[in-house]
Amino acid sequence: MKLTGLELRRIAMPLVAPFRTSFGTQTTRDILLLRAVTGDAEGWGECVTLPDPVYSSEYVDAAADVLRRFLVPALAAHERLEAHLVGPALAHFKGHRMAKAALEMAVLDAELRASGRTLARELGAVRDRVPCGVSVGIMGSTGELLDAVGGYLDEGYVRIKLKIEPGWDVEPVRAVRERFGDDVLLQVDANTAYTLADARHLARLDPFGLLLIEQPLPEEDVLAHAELAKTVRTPICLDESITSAKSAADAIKLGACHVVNIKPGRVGGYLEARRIADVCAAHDVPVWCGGMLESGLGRAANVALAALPGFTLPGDTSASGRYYRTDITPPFVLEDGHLPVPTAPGIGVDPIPEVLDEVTTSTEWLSW
Ligand code: NPQ
Ligand code: MG
Repeated sequence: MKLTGLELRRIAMPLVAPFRTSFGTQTTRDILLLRAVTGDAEGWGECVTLPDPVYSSEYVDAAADVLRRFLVPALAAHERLEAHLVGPALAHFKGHRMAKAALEMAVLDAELRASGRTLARELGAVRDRVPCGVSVGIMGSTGELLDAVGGYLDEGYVRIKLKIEPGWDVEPVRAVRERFGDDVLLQVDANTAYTLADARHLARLDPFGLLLIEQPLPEEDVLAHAELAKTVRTPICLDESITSAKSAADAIKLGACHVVNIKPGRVGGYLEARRIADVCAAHDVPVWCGGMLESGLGRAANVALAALPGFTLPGDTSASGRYYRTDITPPFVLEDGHLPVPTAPGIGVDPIPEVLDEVTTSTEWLSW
């Protein structure tokens, strides 16, 4: 396969409601899409960066820059490009995993479409639908939170994740447990908002029977998570800290993580994501598929990943409607708390041209 050109397309999708986390509030999703053109087929990639470097060091403009300056030119030289060669071809460029992941996704999608294979089958999926959880932002009041959680449970979501930060943690968890009972699968995500000095405070979450506490401490404080685990009984799940299969293996060995949130963008792509799933399976560490408010393109690929055998916990693979009134693909709709794994070649979905054009803010064609 030869890459003959690549389109960078920026889209802006309004969120159905503001989404507040410990690092800020988003009201629209500014997404960088990639369309890889090869002699045989086209493929779509979605870059999960945010506009500002607040979740990780990456951000949208930086991803577009590194793609056009370094990553795409490095692949353009390959006469016989295959998706599994993308990682090695880009490895000498440090970091920029989200940008690399988007490029690998686009090449992989093109390759699979060209040969009529599905991403799910390629990755080793064993299910045709996946149970879905939902991530619930920080709210202005407990009443608003209970209304939101109640609505999602009515829609059928099988697991609730509450975003937390200092000042919004024990009480919202208590309120959700009191209103909806102990049977609801419930977990929390701090997005690095705490320090080890908060260990005793976080241990106050223990009585509520949470599935896990996600990324309480800073990205680079892996050892501190192992220390935290001596005080807190709730299982610790890492998100931001896990950037590769190697870092996952190290964190597990350190006793810093009992569960892993796998996000393909954060780790450099779907192929590395599968390697992380393999590492975790070998250590009996449960994994689940995270989310970055993807459009239907990234959502389709995430649902395929979530259908792999090690993904034993419901993921943040919510329906399109959780975030967007209109998705750029046919919408993913929750059925009995599940989303169907796409069955068409590649990622299995296509953008709807008119909708895509409506949300597009800029396009740039790279060719050589
Ligand atoms: C997480 N995602 O697991 C994140 C991070 C996150 C679904 O909770 C705009 C775009 C806002 C991407 C907020 C979920 C976001 C975002 C949070 C990603 O940590
Ligand atoms: Mg997280």
